[in-house]
Amino acid sequence: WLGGPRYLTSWRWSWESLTHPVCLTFSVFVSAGCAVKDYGNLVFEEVVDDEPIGRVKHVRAVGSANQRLSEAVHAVKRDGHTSVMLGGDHSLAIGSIHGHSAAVGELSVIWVDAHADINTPLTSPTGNIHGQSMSYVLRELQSKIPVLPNFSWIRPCVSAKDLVYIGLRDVDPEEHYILKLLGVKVFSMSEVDQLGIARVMEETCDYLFSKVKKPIHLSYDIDAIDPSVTPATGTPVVGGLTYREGVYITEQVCQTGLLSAVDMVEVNPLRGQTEEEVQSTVSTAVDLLCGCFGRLREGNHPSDYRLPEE
Ligand code: B3U
Ligand code: MN
Ligand code: MN
Repeated sequence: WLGGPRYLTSWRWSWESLTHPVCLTFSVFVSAGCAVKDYGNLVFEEVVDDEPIGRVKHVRAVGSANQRLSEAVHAVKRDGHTSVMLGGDHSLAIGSIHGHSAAVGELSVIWVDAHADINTPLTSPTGNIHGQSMSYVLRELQSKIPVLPNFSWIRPCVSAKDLVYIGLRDVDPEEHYILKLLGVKVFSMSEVDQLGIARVMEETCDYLFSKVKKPIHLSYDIDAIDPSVTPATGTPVVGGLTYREGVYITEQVCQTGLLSAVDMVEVNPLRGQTEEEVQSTVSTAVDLLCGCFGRLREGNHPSDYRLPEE
């Protein structure tokens, strides 16, 4: 169902329980006629004595893992593919965005999430780096980021004006302050309710592409979708996007023709209470990825298809 040849390339984080969605994703893509190149798992070694720095946990492990991921995504982009990074938690967006930008330059980032993940190491209430990812790559926040072990390789590479959030509904006061201070474009669930997802996507594209059309980095946290649909995730938040709104976002991003890298993160089968919960979460993640690569709900057919004659 893909118009022309597209190249899908995957990076998956080392996480055995993700074998299932990974296989599903690949088989669905291959059967859709999509060229898939699996770049394999990144396997990270244990970091001993990874003591918290201030409140921030697993600093050295997350720093070095992201450095390797950045190099990996850079290589995928150098090979000319669209990068698909299957996580793992959302701290992986640091390396994914960094490597993407290192290869192609300026990016537009569309961050679909219940959370803004823009705490700095000093504002974070939890110390979880998955709640801080954007702060490390945003140019405007660099003076607020303390020196951390294994983080010195990071070059901030995204400007606040090139970032759009969709689906927010659990934002810390400090994060809200940062978003307002930097004038970041946010479509929280209130705007989704008010405008509808079609207007939200129209405004997202108008906003991002008003001047130059930059390659899109889509960072999709599965917890953006309502937990009634995708419960197998670390920090579910009620009141999320419907399945249809979630898929619509991917269809519209695909339509721009600018999608250059996708993160699909926080899919965690270990957090499902039942097999159905895991299935529903995983199959939604696969459907979102299919939307990114051209599957339409109206149907698709190969461009060279001809009706059979007698
Ligand atoms: N804002 C909180 C909570 C959070 C962010 N992202 C997730 N949870 N998944 C934090 O930890 O920074
Ligand atoms: Mn997130
Ligand atoms: Mn989230």
